[in-house]
Amino acid sequence: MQYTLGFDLSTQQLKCVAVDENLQPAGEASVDFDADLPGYKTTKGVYISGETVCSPVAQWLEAFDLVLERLAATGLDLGLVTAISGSCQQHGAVFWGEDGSTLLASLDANQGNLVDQLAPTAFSRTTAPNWQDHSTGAQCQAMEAAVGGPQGMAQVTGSRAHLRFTGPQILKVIETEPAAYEATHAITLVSNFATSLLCGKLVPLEEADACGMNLYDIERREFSRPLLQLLEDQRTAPTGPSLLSKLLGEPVRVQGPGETPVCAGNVARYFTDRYGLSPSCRVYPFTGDNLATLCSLPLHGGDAMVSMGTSTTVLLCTREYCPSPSYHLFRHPVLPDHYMAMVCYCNGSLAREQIRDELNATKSIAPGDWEEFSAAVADDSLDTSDELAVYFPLGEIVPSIQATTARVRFDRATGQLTDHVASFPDRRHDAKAIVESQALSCRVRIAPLLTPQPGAFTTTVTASSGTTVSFDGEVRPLGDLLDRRPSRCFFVGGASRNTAIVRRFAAVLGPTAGAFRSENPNACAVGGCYKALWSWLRSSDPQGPDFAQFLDSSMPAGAVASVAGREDAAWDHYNHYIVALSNLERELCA
Ligand code: XUL
Repeated sequence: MQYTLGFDLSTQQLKCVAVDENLQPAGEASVDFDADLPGYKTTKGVYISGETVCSPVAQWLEAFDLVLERLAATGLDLGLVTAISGSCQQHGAVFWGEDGSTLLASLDANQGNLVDQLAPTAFSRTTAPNWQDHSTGAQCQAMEAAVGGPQGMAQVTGSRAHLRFTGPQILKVIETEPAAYEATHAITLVSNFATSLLCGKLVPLEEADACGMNLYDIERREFSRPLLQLLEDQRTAPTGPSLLSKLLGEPVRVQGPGETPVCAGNVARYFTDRYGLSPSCRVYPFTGDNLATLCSLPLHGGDAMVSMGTSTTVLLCTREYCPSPSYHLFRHPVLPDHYMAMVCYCNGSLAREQIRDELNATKSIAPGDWEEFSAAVADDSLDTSDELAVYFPLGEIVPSIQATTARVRFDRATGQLTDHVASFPDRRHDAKAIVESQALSCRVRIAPLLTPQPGAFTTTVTASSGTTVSFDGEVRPLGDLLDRRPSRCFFVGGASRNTAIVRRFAAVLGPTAGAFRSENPNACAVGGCYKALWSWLRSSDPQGPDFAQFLDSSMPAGAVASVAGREDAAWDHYNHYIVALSNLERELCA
């Protein structure tokens, strides 16, 4: 047997899972930061001080030793591990001091653990900004202003400027901690921090995760010179290396067809001496957690993953670089010439649960019971064909809007709103309407990212050629939303266990090759494992299958379950809602 390891360094814990060569789980260990490392006094893994949210770097060092100790204690023979990769929270940054690289290279299993050898002097800052930080409003504004506003920033870097993104975070350090910044010799994301630790040397950024910085020019595949310069210009007394040098040069690119996946290095001596890992064990670049999640399932271009948690996140694998200020684009971590789009919503399960309990209350059913809600969602004879409603108990990201609820009726022929109503005939309508409108919102936002297939789909919508729709300020011909559909949709996360919700979502999204469900609580870590295993296999067979083909043929049976097939009539039924949704959002955002 041989194994690969996938780490997941997230906000609250460090996990490590092992899979065997058949992709079957072979072992698992984790470290919960608050519970297992109470000395750092973090809350859910972070320190919060007003708008600033950060994590102690030393805690991560301790966690790496502890998780490997725990994994070895399960009896897994770490000497049989051939390859390692992993997943990390996105956007965070570790600031290394002058000695960082030497200390990494001289790690010695006989000289104490990682925290003893690195924490005292390897870093120029003891904490790393966390993705929940929202203290960089001024920096975001300055950076967007330099590249043509939100649209310009999204065009270059794949996202408008975001408070949590690493560029604004670095700019804040330049402005508010100049001494620490000048003492910094390297800046790593959390992903190449982890890769560097395991390799015992500083390694460059991984390209897909580098797209979460607001610094990387995605189309040119190099750091944006104007953005680097903007940050450089804010240094008041530059003494240390340039920003590009601190970032360890340009990121490591995803290899092209026929090229060997880039290996970051072999695992450092410290880990072979201490945990019995083999000196020939290879470390492949860690990536960001959302990107790793994409790697946990066989997504090809045109396939989508809908994560149904407290919030809803849609990840789409696409060949189209079609940036917008309202979502994120990253380069794909393993498929050349592909991107990952990420659309994030605040309102997901919580909003559905509110409607469920309101419905249950009208029928004297206990709160928390899904039966009545699910029956309404699944009920094709429940006529909601001219009803549309949005339910945002929390302010929403897309559309960008304060908390609100709105119910309307519309003319199916034109999409014009005919009536604003306080309630529908009964609460069952709300159950169906919330799932329909959540799915419609996803549908209209991923459509521009899908490859058009003119004439491929039949629709009963008879729009005049001038009909346009507008979402998030972007106006498009309605026709652009009627000639593209996702290929497969994978549903993951808590609510994906509810078949009625998944089927209704799929009916609206209209995947041409069906809808699937997958339950994997370790998706990020497993995505890291699969990336490592595929990279390792591919390095001895450069002409072998690409990553998605590899997973198609290697995923263990039962890892994904089919929940719905292609449903053309249902998809077309929801074509009639698109103009109405555009009208409703326009009104609400006005
Ligand atoms: C993505 C983001 C979060 C973190 C969580 O942009 O900020 O999903 O990656 O770890």
